[in-house]
Amino acid sequence: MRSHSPEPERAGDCLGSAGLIALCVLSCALASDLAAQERAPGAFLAPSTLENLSSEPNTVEVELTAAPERLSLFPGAQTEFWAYNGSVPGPTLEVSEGDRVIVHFRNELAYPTTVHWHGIHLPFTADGSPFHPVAPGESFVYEFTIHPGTAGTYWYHPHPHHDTGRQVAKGLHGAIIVRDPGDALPESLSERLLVLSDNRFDRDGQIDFAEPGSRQARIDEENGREGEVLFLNGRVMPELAIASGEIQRWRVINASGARTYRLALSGHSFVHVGSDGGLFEHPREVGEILLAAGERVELLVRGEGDPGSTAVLRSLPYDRYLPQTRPADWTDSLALATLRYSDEAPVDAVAIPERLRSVPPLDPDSATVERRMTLTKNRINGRMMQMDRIDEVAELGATEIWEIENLVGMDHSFHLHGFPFQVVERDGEPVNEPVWKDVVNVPKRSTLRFVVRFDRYPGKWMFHCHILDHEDAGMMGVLEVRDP
Ligand SMILES: [Cu+2]
Repeated sequence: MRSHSPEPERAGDCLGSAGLIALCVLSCALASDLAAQERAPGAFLAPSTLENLSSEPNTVEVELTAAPERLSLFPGAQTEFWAYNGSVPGPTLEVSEGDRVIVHFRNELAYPTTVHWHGIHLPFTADGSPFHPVAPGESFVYEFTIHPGTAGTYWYHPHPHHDTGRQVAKGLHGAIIVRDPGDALPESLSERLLVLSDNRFDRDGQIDFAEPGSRQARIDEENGREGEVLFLNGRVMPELAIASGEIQRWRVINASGARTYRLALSGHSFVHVGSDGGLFEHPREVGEILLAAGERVELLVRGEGDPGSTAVLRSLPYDRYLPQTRPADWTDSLALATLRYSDEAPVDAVAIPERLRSVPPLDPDSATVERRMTLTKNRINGRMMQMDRIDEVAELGATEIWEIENLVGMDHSFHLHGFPFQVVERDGEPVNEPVWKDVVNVPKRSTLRFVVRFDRYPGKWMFHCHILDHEDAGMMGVLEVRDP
C-alpha cells in the first residue's frame, strides 16, 4: 500500500533565504541549476496520514513499508531516498489515547532496519530497538496500546544497531500524533505539523555521506552529521498561510540526526504549550524555542502581523559544538519557512485557556534508586554500547532518579526508550512544573536530574545520545527492567 501523498514539487527561493544562500555557497556546482528553477516558493504541505484499515472501534491498523524511492525534494534533482510508503517524511500515524495500534511493517530495503516508536510507552517487543531487527524482505507486526494521559507529538524512525543515522538521513522518519478527546486547546485552531530535517547532497543531487577517514567524516563524528539544506516537511522554504488575528497550533518535530534548532519567528513571540509528551499545565510566553535532535514542541503562533505581510521562521545560531569543530557558518541564522498573511481583514482571535491539563508529578521522594550517568565522547559511564551487556537493572514498578552529567565541551541529548520522565533539577536549580520528556538536551558541562517510573513492560531498553552519529558510534547502553 502506498499512502496518497501528493507528488512533492520543487521548491526554493534561492535569493530570498539565508539558509539557501548558505546552500548556494556550499553547493556552488548546483547554483546555476538552482537559478534556473522556478522561483515560486512551495506551499506548505503536510505529510499524508496513514490510512486506518480497521473497522473495529478504538483500533488503528496500518501498513508501513520502507523502500528506496526517487523523489525531487532537493531543488533541481531526482534523489534516491529511503522512504516510508514512498514519501519523505513518512505518512503521519494519527491515533487517540486508548487506541490499540497494529502496524504491518515490511522492509524492502537492502539492509536490516526496525521501526522505533520514539517516546511511546509500549512493550519491549514493539519498541523497534536494535534487539529486534527486521531483515531485508521480511515483515514484522508492531502492536501496542496508547495509554491515557500520553496525548502529544511523537515520531517514528529506524533504530538498527550502528545504522540509525544513515537510515534517518536517507529519509526514514515520520510523525505520530496522539490525540486526547478532551484536549483543552480549542478545536477551531488550525493545526500544522512541522517535521524539520536537514541534509547534504553531492554534485549529482544524491544524499552525501562523508568519505570514511576524511576531514568531513571526522567533523561529522564529532558534531553529528549536519546538512546545509533545511527541509520542513520535505520542502525547502515552504510558505505557510495565516490570516491576521488567527491563532495556529504548531507541532514541531526535530527529525534531524544532529542539528539543534533555535526557533524564532520574526516579529512574533510563541506561546509554548507543550513538549515531547504533550501539553504543559500552563502556556508560557517565549521569544524562541530550543529543539535538540529528537525533541518535539507544541506552540501557538498568534497572527499579529498585518494583512499581506510576511515573517520568516528561522533557526538562530546555537553553539552546541566543540570550538575546534564548529561549522564555519554556525553564526548564521538559517531560514526554514515563510509565514505569509492573507490580504483579508483580520479575524477575531480565539481565547486560549490558562490551564491546559493536569500533569501528575512523579514524586522524587518515592525514588528507591539513584543512578548516575556521565556523558563523554561516544561513551556513557565510560562504556560503549555492547548488545550482549546489560548496563543497568531496574525493578518493575520502581521510581528512580537519574542524574545525567555531561562532562565534555559539547551538548549531548539523552533519550530513554519506553518510559517518559520528568526533569526535576538542572545544575542544582529545581524545575518545578512537571513536563513529560523522553529526550532532553544536556548542555556542555552541565548536569540534570530526572525522575522516572518503570510502571510496566519488563524488557531491555536503550538509553542513548540522540545525536545519531554518537549513538551509532556506541553512545548507548541497555537498561533491563525486571519483574522481581
Ligand atoms: Cu552525543
